[in-house]
Amino acid sequence: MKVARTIAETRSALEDVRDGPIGLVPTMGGLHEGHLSLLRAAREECDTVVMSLFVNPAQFGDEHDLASYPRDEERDLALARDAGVDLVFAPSTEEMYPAGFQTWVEVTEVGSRLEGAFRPGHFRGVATVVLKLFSVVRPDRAYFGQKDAQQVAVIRQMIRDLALDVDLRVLPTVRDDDGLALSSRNALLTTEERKRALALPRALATKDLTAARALLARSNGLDVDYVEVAEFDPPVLAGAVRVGSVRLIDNVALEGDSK
Ligand code: PAJ
Repeated sequence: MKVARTIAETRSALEDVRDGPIGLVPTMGGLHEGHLSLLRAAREECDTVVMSLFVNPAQFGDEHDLASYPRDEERDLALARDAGVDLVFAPSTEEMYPAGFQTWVEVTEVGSRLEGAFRPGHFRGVATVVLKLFSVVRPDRAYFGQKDAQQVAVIRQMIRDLALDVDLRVLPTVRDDDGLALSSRNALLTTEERKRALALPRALATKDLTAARALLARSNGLDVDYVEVAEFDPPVLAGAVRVGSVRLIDNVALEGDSK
């Protein structure tokens, strides 16, 4: 497995493998089974698997959230190697946002509701970095998790609007045995906070907006940002809560397949 720190290195490493499909799995590290499921799907479907590892400052509104985001590159690289990744693109912030950077991608409608309303600028940061990753890697397929359903909707819209030549692959949410959706931020929860956080998946599992809101209103020790039905593809019941200093999002599909 090769680790490239620059755009130039990444492009030259991929030069000779363009005859077969290239899969890209964008990540911010803190790898868990959710990320690994994307890597496995990419490994199955593509000749070359590229994982990006970049904690993207542009998608964090809150300095504390950015500073406390779990970072353990050595561990992430070992897991990526075990998952059969061919190339990890792990750039510096300066490589992705060189001095004078001023070009942003804004998916105006899909990116402004729900998460976008609570985290202004978040999806602008996501769309911009993902477009740049697409430009650097030029993948045939890009892999994303349904866990971040609105992120998928934003990227799908961007691909459509900008006629990007990439096949979007979406994989189901991976959960722990207790039902909590895996998230890099779960590592920041105390045992007590984790118990309280379980109210979110339990509420969403009702697949009923009124019941979910009522359940969360009765739960102690967590603040609800929103619980809403979102008309994504597939439609989902989505929610965001804060437990201590950790913010968690989750969703369940309301129709179609059981992602
Ligand atoms: P990150 O949170 O590291 O997630 C990387 C990918 O893993 C995303 O597509 C996300 O939806 C997926 N993922 C996370 N938890 C999952 C779970 N429990 N089950 C299935 N998939 C899961 O999402 C980002 O990074 C960033 O916004 C990024 C796209 C890399 C742009 O910076």
